[in-house]
Amino acid sequence: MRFTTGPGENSSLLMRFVTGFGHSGGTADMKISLVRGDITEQEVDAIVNAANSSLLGGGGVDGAIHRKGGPEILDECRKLRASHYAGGLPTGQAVATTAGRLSAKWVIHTVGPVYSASEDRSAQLASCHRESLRAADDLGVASIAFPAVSAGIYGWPVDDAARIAVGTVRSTPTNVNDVRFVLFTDEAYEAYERALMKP
Ligand code: AR6
Repeated sequence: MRFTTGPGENSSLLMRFVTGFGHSGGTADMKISLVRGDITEQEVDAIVNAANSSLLGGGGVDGAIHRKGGPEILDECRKLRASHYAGGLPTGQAVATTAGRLSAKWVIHTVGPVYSASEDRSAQLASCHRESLRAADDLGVASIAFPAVSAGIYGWPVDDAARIAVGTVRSTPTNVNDVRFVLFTDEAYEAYERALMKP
């Protein structure tokens, strides 16, 4: 695995590329990179939202996406609640809406599991990443940005969240060729960096 420093989209962003060339899973030319910054500012086809099953907004990255993306996103979420997801979006699944005023074309909403010390919910967290990539493939998306799903309000220890996120992206067959993990804190960035350094 090659590990190099690449250009950020502005000088305050730290971005590292870890090439996925030759790894098993993903696509042969998938690039996985890390960005220290705000996911709402990413210039990618799709950004992933760490939503809750109501799809009607919340705090953390969910709040930031709705604030910056504007009301069009919530309008589409409300329509989803009135149709396919009357009972809410189940944990581990993903669904796309417009990205409203964001520069991305799509927001892919996924619902991470709340961390539990007594129950292993790792499969649900892996599913969030797999289903987000599946939704991206359905839309023909080439580039996608993930936040640290479940590692904020939902309390998942960030090293473990990073291990699951990176492992799942690496092992999921997809046509997405540019996957960025966008980390809001130094702690999260360093955890994802450690996960990416592992083969
Ligand atoms: N860009 C990138 N990452 C961010 C941003 C941002 N603008 N803002 C926060 N983070 P969280 P969860 C990081 O709590 O744990 C919401 O209320 C944050 O530092 O957003 O899955 C939902 O509606 C952390 O590392 O998501 C749900 O109810 C990571 O994003 C619940 O929170 C995830 O933190 C979901 O909790």
